[in-house]
Amino acid sequence: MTNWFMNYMPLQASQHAAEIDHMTVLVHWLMLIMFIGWGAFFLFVLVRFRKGANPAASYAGAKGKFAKGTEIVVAIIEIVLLVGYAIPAWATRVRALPAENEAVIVRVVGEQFAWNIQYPGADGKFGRTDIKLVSADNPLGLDRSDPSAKDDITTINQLTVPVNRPVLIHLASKDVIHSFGLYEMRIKQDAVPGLDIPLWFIPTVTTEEMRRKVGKPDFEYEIACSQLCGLGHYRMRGFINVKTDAEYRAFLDEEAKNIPK
Ligand SMILES: [Cu+2]
Repeated sequence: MTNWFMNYMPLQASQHAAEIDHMTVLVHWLMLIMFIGWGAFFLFVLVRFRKGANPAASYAGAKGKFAKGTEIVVAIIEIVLLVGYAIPAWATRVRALPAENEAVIVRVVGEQFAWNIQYPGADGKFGRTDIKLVSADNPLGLDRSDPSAKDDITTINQLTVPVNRPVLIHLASKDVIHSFGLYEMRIKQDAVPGLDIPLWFIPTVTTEEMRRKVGKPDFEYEIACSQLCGLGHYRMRGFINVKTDAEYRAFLDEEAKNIPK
């Protein structure tokens, strides 16, 4: 029964996706039951308290234990959902970040209207960036004279990650508030100017595998900006390419060759 709602969910492609969906499904069941319950009650009230049957208004109002009882039951269910599901799920996302040496670390910087991606390169260190160096060719303002910047790889709107490894993203923004939305990964996080916000997930299905699974050879995982951020918001669309470990290493090697000297 709970799976009926799943027909309307995006595909699942990260380790925590099922947990989030389980919670979402429970919330929707509660909403559905309440919608039917309140709706039926509303119709009952329309008939029961119609003017014809009640010529004089009652200033005391209706006093029923049933109404109070249902309010309490709904409140208890909501507290269980919040304390039992939502808060622990949120705590895992924001408190239980993977260790830096086990994770693939990437920087993502939103701007009107693109996602700039920075990989730390072989040394594992992000190079210095400076707002004064920002240009059309260098949207991140990466300072290539900094030793840690020499091997940094940058891409635009194309985030490549390996499957089955924790991906730790440092999210930032250059101008306004954007929102980094990876629907299949069940990730959504605001990108706020001046803040470096970490987020993480473990992708479990490569893009290729998902293409075979859904029978669509051109399927892509999308990065959607989920916060109205300006006139070009609709085209602030990127892609996340989940590869096998070997393909990911080959991607890094290939990109390393294209680093401007
Ligand atoms: Cu945006």
